Amino acid sequence: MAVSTNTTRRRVLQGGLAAAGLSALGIPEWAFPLLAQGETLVPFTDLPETFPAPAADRRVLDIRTIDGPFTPRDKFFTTQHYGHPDVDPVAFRLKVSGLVDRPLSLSLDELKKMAAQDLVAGFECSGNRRPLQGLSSNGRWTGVPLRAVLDRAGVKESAHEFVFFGADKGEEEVEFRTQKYKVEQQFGRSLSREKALSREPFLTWALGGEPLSKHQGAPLRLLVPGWYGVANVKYLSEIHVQAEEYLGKYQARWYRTLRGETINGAVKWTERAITHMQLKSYIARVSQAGGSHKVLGVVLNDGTPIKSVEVKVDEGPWQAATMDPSTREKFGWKLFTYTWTGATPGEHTLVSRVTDVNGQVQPTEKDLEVKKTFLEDNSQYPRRVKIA
Ligand SMILES: Nc1nc2c(c(=O)[nH]1)N[C@H]1C(S)=C(S)[C@@H](COP(=O)(O)O)O[C@H]1N2
Ligand SMILES: [Mo]
Repeated sequence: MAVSTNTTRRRVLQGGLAAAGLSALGIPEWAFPLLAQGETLVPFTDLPETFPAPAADRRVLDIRTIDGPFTPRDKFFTTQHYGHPDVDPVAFRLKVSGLVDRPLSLSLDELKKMAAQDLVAGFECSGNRRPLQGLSSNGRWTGVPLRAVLDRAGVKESAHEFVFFGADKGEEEVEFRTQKYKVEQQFGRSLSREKALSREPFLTWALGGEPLSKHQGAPLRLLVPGWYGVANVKYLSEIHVQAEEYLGKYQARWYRTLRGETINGAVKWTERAITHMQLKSYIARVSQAGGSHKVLGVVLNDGTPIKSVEVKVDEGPWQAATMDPSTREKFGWKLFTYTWTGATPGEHTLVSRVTDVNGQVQPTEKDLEVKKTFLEDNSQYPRRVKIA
């Protein structure tokens, strides 16, 4: 977009947001979406009074700025538990240890000499939820399949658990019965043998053709396509292969969902680990051009092909939305659009729902009442907009 038109559009948008009573927010520069000439953004009225100012090492994607398949590098959401560690990419070695025939210590150059591939993958933090929905993004990553590195190390028969440690660490209080112990822990996540040796997990050093930034896990990270963000260990420094289960804090405790499930006819309160993404869609932006309104939204799931996305306006019928043909990659997010005609002035509710080829339908908020903890909120989100 040409710089000269920037200011004009921004002024138009500021006007629009002011009309919605959002001008008092002191919305930062990044909050202003890119719009085509003659297109204006329709304000959401369900946004909070104030945006929580993210900490320096966090970034929330303003979903109203989504206008193409890939999230720009400097907008890609970011979150983590121990801040951004400094890792010298020259001194860096990826260690592979434990139940392998040949323990490895690989430099970034050695990794890059393996057959590099590109992978389109989008993901959301398992804590991503209404009203911001800003903890999701989509990227083109360059790297090598994890399997290539594991084959080089030679995985032993006795190996069952693959632990991925980041270079980031912090002091943690580990509770054991009546005792509490303060110990230093590295961020760690694990995969089963079956998942680790499948063709999907990927080690990446570049996003959008450029070396990973600190935000996205420089110099190397793991990606588990189709899984929630927490599986994608940033600042990856060690892969330790072992026989027994890994029970680190971010594996065994902080990433769990407590849900009521009917098992043998009775409700059992079950805790399950956060793994693959649950089928989800959300409306990201609504804009007006000419006589009609364009609704744009995002679909995320575990890679199961999508059958349909529908949009409902107020109490009207579900209407088919159109999948964006530029977002067809199995593990990338999918964008959809819906043309809303005949919108009348005033407040309206817009909601989307996605169905996959297995007939699974995105749940409503009511359907998810049996889910107690806030992670994995993939419920349909009725968004409120105001037509001038
Ligand atoms: N080393 C490390 N990797 C991590 C984390 C972390 O705290 N440390 N947080 C995880 C979580 S919870 C999410 S949602 C994603 C966020 O990835 P992003 O910052 O690239 O969006 O990183 C994951 N990888
Ligand atoms: Mo997360």
